[in-house]
Amino acid sequence: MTSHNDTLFARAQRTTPGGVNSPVRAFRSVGGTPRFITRAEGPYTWDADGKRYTDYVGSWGPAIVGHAHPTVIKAVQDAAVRGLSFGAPTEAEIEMAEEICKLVPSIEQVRLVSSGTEATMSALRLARGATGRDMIVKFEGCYHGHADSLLVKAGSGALTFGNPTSAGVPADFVQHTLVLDYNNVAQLEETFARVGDKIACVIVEPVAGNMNLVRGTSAFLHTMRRLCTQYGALLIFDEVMSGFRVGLHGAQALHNITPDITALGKVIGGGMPVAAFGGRADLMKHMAPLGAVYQAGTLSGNPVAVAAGMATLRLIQEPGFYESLGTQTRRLTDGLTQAAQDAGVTFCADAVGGMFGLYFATQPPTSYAEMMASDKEKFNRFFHAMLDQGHYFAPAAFEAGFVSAQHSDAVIDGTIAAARTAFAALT
Ligand code: KE4
Repeated sequence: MTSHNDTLFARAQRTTPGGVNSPVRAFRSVGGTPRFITRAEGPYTWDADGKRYTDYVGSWGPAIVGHAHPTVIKAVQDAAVRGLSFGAPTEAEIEMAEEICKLVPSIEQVRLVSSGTEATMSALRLARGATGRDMIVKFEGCYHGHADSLLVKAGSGALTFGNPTSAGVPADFVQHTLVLDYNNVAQLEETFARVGDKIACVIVEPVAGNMNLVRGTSAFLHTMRRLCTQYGALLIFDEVMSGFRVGLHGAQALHNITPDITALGKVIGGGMPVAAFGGRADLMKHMAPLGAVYQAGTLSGNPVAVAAGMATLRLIQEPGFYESLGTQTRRLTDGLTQAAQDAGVTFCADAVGGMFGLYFATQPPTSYAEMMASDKEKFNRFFHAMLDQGHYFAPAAFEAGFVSAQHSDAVIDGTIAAARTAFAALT
């Protein structure tokens, strides 16, 4: 019988490139037909055939309290009936800004935007505007959204100037983007010694989640902080994924590092389009209308989206929220590791707060190159074996996974039991 997912995918491709509105959703990395989701609740999603999945994508991070949480849904409904968007300031935006400043002490002032891409793109522009410098440093394997100067892979040559990873990005748009190796302290030191006084900012995922989960080492992140301060460059922590996901105060609190600018997204929208960038007040005063760095957005701070975000931010502050989320995430990764070991499959996993990485490798990767050496083909077979049994992991080997507060012991143990079958089929 033809799956409704197949029918919908064929239909979608007639009007939308690849049939999706974001490339990773197309299953091209794992093969097969993407599942068209019709509804979601708690830890579950349902596809167009009515099949239920235990969901470990969670909309790529936002669904931290579980899908369709009644409190969040009610907040959205209550906001929506008062009108969807005004293009004028609202008290709700003040409350969101105050909550973010309370929860992320490095942020003294914050600007709300509608996507993580907007947040990082604006943070870069702020760093360049505030320092008067053009050069930026990013790291291989980190993804910061699709702003032109960030769609860059490591180039050749001593200074590793970047090459565009996407067509349509002129080479001179990325000539100021240096791409270094994640967790490579010596290279960071050497680069700053060479061009530190030309660097406007370093942007990093302090816990990387876009080459699968790779932890930034304390030495790497603290060296970055020290060098930025020494050379007058700004440190941007891209916490669009790690913010409120690895802990209530983000990865910066885990490492006790104060970045100059932080980008946020995902969880702060609770599934609706809210993202943000913020930092020291003396930096943020460069933003229009106060200063000369321009940034704007029709739906920035949208009251309905902010209502979803605020309801989510209140729920994650409930006592024990992160202790429980971390325990459940570890239950999953420990259980999968034991199941793989029992089946004799080379596999390991890691977890930081409510995000996790699964690796068909002997140990968790510490760099992009190590991640690329993991067994992608084994992951793809595992992915489909789990999908067939109703457990939905990220449809790409180089993506992190996410657990919600609604993933109970029974839910997690059901996934582990299915994994025993999936791992057995891999040997
Ligand atoms: P958005 O523009 O997709 O809201 O955020 C871009 C972004 C920025 N920074 C980090 C650390 C991110 O993880 C992201 C987006 N993450 C991907 C997941 N790999 C979103 C999923 C997708 O592209 O469809």
